[in-house]
Amino acid sequence: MKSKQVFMAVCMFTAACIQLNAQNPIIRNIYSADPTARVFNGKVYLYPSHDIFPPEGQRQDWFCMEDYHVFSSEDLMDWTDHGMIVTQNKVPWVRPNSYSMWAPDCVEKDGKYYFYFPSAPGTGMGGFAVGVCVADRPEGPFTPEAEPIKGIGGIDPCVLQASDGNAYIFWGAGMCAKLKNNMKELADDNPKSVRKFGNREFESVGVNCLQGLPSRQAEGPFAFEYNGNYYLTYPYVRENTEVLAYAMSKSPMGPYEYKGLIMAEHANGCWTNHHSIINYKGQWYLFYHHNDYSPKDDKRRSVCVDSLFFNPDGTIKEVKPTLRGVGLSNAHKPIQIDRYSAIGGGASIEYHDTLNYFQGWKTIFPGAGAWVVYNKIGLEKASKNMTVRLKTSKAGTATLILSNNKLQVKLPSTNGQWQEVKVAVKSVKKGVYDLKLIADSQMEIDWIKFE
Ligand code: FUB
Repeated sequence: MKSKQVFMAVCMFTAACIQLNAQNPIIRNIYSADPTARVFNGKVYLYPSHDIFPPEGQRQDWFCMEDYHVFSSEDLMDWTDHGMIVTQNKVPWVRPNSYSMWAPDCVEKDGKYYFYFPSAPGTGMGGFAVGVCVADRPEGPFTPEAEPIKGIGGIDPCVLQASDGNAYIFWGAGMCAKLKNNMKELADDNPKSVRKFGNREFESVGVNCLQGLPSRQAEGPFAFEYNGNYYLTYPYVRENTEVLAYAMSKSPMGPYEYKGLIMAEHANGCWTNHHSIINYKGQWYLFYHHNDYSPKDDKRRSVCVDSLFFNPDGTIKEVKPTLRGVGLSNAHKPIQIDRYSAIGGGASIEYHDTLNYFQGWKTIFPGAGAWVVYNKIGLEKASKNMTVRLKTSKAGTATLILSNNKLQVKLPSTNGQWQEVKVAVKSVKKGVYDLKLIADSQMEIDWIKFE
């Protein structure tokens, strides 16, 4: 191979397999939204939509999505970006440059992976259709079907593989229809009805599972089965922005009974939320999105994850979004303490760079007594040294409490500049700890790690 081609191949491989170490948001290299997480072959695969900034000529204040990436993780902390799997101009039925590759899903059947996604069909058809791409592996390569699924007009597909042996596809505001065994077409025995739009009549396939339930502007249905119950979970506009809500039934196509909220509105007014729910290694998780890396524009979003719990009667406990997220943080890699579990004494967080939010956050300790708590750090080896990315004009100390173990750490002045300083600590044994850091003077910290 010519040297330029080798160079390009190496670059593409590197770009396609980016390792990300993350709390919330978990995807830190690109915008990501509408996360569908699935467990395949003992790993979590994440199929989000991919928000981008609209190119010239596209509506600037609207969603803009041209392709999909897939990510995977074994510990929910380190995410690998496997690169782009499907792109708008390589799907025969998608209108070129329509930038409408909205919320997807992916399921496995008989060793094949079926990736479902909505997009804008070719000129003249209008609205959204739902298509399928098929692969032999969860990370692709995926081959698109030539036509979208006949009978579905709408967004946000989700496929439920029910214990009755059937697969059901949900979309839009709670529509549901049975799929054929080939996973690419609607089954023939789906109920059909005729709907009217003005003078136009058209046939609608499936049932509206949210009929009569709180569901103003509902979208993003995600259905799953657990302990003999079917859960239809969905975002809808309770007041001004979306909440995540759910309903339960004994049958995949309902009738469903409304049960309540899974997550309340985002506090900062981010209009959408969109989610999925999985059980991984015995723990339930809620994947959702927020606009952490785009605080002034809620059409550029980022995927987050938090733990989810059930009540004994099968109802779901409301999830409060956290910055800490889930998973054990490897203490030998930078621990972003700005993704705290608790904060107090006047400590706060700020973006490093408001022109590039992907630079992340820093923790500001304005003076003595300011603190953060960061739960679940794991030391694989005993450690006597710590590196702190620090900015301060005055030498000082910080107190570290690792579960019950209290350490005083001397910190040098960095003359008001960011520096990685290596400091000695009283030996910390290997193990899992909750960490509390208390400052004794003014300082800013980006991250800390144990050597
Ligand atoms: O990401 C575009 C749209 O926003 C999704 O399809 C909806 O569910 C909402 O999240």
